[in-house]
Amino acid sequence: MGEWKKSGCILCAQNCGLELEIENNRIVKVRGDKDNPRSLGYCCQKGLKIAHYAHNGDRLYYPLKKAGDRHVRISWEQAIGEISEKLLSIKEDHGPKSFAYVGGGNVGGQMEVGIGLRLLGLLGSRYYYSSLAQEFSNVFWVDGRVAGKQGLTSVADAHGADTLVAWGWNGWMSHQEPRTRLLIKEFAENPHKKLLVIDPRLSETAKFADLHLALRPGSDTLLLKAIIRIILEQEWEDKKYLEDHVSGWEEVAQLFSGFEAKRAVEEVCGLNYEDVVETARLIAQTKSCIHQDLGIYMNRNSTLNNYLLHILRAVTGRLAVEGGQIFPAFLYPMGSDSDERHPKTWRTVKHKMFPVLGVFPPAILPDEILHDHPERIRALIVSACNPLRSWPDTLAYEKAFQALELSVCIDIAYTETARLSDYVLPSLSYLESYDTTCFNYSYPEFYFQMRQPVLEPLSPEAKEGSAIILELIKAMGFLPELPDRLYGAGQQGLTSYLGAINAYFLENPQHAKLAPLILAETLGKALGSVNQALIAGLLINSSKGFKAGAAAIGYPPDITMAEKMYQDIVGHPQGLILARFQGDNFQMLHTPDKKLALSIEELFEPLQAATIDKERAELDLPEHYPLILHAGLHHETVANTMLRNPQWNGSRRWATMLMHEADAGNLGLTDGDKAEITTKASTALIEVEISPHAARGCVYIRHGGGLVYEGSKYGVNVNELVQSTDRDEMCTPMHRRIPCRVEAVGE
Ligand SMILES: Nc1nc2c(c(=O)[nH]1)N[C@H]1C(S)=C(S)[C@@H](COP(=O)(O)OP(=O)(O)OC[C@H]3O[C@@H](n4cnc5c(=O)[nH]c(N)nc54)[C@H](O)[C@@H]3O)O[C@H]1N2
Ligand SMILES: Nc1nc2c(c(=O)[nH]1)N[C@H]1C(S)=C(S)[C@@H](COP(=O)(O)OP(=O)(O)OC[C@H]3O[C@@H](n4cnc5c(=O)[nH]c(N)nc54)[C@H](O)[C@@H]3O)O[C@H]1N2
Ligand code: SF4
Ligand SMILES: [Mo]
Repeated sequence: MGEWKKSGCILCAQNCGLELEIENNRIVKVRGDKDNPRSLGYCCQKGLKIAHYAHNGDRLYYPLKKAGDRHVRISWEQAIGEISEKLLSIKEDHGPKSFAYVGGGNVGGQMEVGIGLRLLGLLGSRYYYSSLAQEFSNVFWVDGRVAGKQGLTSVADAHGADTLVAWGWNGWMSHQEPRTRLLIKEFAENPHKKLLVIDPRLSETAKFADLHLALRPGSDTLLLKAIIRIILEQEWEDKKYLEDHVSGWEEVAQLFSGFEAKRAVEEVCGLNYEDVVETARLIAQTKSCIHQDLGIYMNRNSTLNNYLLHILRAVTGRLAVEGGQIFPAFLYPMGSDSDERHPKTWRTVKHKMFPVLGVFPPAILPDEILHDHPERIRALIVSACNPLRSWPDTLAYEKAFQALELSVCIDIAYTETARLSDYVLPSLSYLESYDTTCFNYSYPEFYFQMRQPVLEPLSPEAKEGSAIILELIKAMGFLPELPDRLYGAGQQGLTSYLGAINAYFLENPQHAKLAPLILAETLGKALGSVNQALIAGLLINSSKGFKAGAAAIGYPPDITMAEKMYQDIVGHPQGLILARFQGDNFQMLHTPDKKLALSIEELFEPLQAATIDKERAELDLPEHYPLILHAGLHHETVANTMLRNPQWNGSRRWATMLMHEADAGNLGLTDGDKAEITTKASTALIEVEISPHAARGCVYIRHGGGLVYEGSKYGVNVNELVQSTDRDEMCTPMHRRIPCRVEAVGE
């Protein structure tokens, strides 16, 4: 019998509470943790397979350095010494724009990025690239405008709704809501609740729907315009809400006048008009919640569609309200505010692209490396991210990595990215370290879990990612000599540490801007963990609103607050409620009048230009590429690139391409045949799976293929089929609409 320990799942952003039975430092059993206040014992079958994350043949044991076409073992001293020296010399020769940091988007933990961004700042660069800008840039940008500041990202609050609209979201497979399968079943079984699914295919979620609108792929803009127009025609809008909580409504309302909803719906979206009217009625007249996801985010017109979704919510009074779309409470925002209208905002050298939420987009990074401007990117640190499999245009990434003067990969595994990096540094895994994420997503209550190590480090050489980056910072001489009393104070608890560090900054005000690093170094040493120190730092520096929310549930509103909270966090490995924010959700907004700023003038023109005729013409596919490749289904047989041993799927097929029976028939293909798929980027050979979940005219390859495990390759890396130019105006890749053709291959 092993020992049961409380932890959390790191395989998707739900971070469900888990209990793990550990025997001889191995996970032998897993169950959902009923004590977790958010997941309440829920756990999916990926979570049950988490042992494959912890124990697999690709785990890293010590630092590696590239020597010719292979890697050799080196010491930490050599690794830190050489990398820090190279970073400094690249900066000296080519300036701060030559360095970029890649990380921060992992669904399992995010403390590394706190230090990673400090390193970036110390080198004078702002080039932070993250997976976040592969899905969320458009919605974050729209949220920023509507809420008055980027970083206020809104999410669906589906559990409190009576009508749930799954718009381009396949929750049955991907989760993305707490306890998703239970939620979907409840909507399916409860006669008072309605599940509407807006998805071109019969997704696994659509099977449970009260109403499934199987629209023509990519015609969402017209459908959204039609629904809003119907609501206005029927006078179903929430007039009081619009008056009390929305600014700019009059201008926005005019954009829909004269729009021929019925014609759009029938002629282009290919839907039954009565079904759309019923959808509009349910959204307007019940407690509705719309959860949009990658079918919208990684598709054409994403900015416009996210804007239309907010207009739809505002017109029906479902934005910033419980059970609708909320602006969640947070301890720290998902990113920093960046506004491209500000002249000081950094842009990239080649594409002149701006960041959203402080993040630059993965789709253009290879181009920013592969050009001859003296200020091109020459050095990359990649932490907890796998661009060579996760980011669009793998072939361009391969070239870009060759062209770099320095590439460093911090990971737990010898990944596809590690293979191409100059240095590979072993991190502790999320189950061997303290960490947390910012995916708490609720209001007014703020839930928090600090995962604690449940496994001994597999390798004595592995370190926290944050600690590795801190070592680099120290080796570059960015930290001053620090007094022993700061190191000692942390051992007496947080309150005593706070006293000591405040006194230190009174004496040394010139070091105040290094505060997070000094805390990471000194408190980190006292606690034996940089991540723990960073979490304590977040509590110490939390916003006024957060502190008021913590006081509201009984934490003392004085210098001891952070320590009390911290003790509770440590004492509740299952997670806990740490604050109850005060006031209604509109209080989270940063607009001066606390109203939703609905009028985004830059989008008026594109909104009006999206006419029935123009959209119809743009939906046509090029002659040579008559099918749509859905590049990256988030299916239950994949977990981003986190589970490396392909054995975790047993005998289930996961490396196939899903096709509709009729499309396959036309091409003379049957289930199990090999077919050739060709896009502008490349060609791949793949096994066909005839599936009832494929729409006509579309083929689907799962996200996460092209795994190189213990040296052998499994499945097609769908990012080899995506070209970096398959992107929109925010440089979000159009992974849900890659034009392609499929051909049978002879024996
Ligand atoms: N099992 C599993 N779960 C995961 C992950 C995983 O790898 N595996 N990854 C996690 C991550 S990081 C994320 S971001 C989420 C993603 O979660 P989802 O967004 O749910 O994932 P997708 O599989 O892209 O589902 C998008 C849906 O949009 C539909 N769609 C495609 N084109 C259109 C269109 O033109 N219009 C509309 N309305 N719909 C369209 C597709 O048919 C599909 O059903 O999943 C998370 N959960
Ligand atoms: N074509 C296409 N591409 C896609 C998508 C798609 O739908 N289509 N989906 C996109 C989406 S939504 C997302 S979110 C991204 C995700 O892509 P990534 O950001 O690359 O995230 P992951 O694949 O989850 O994992 C990244 C790395 O973290 C490492 N790791 C795990 N634990 C630790 C740890 O404790 N410490 C450190 N340092 N590293 C660790 C893993 O080994 C892995 O190499 O992929 C995107 N890529
Ligand atoms: S829903 Fe996500 S977090 Fe929960 S067990 Fe499944 S993969 Fe893990
Ligand atoms: Mo994602």
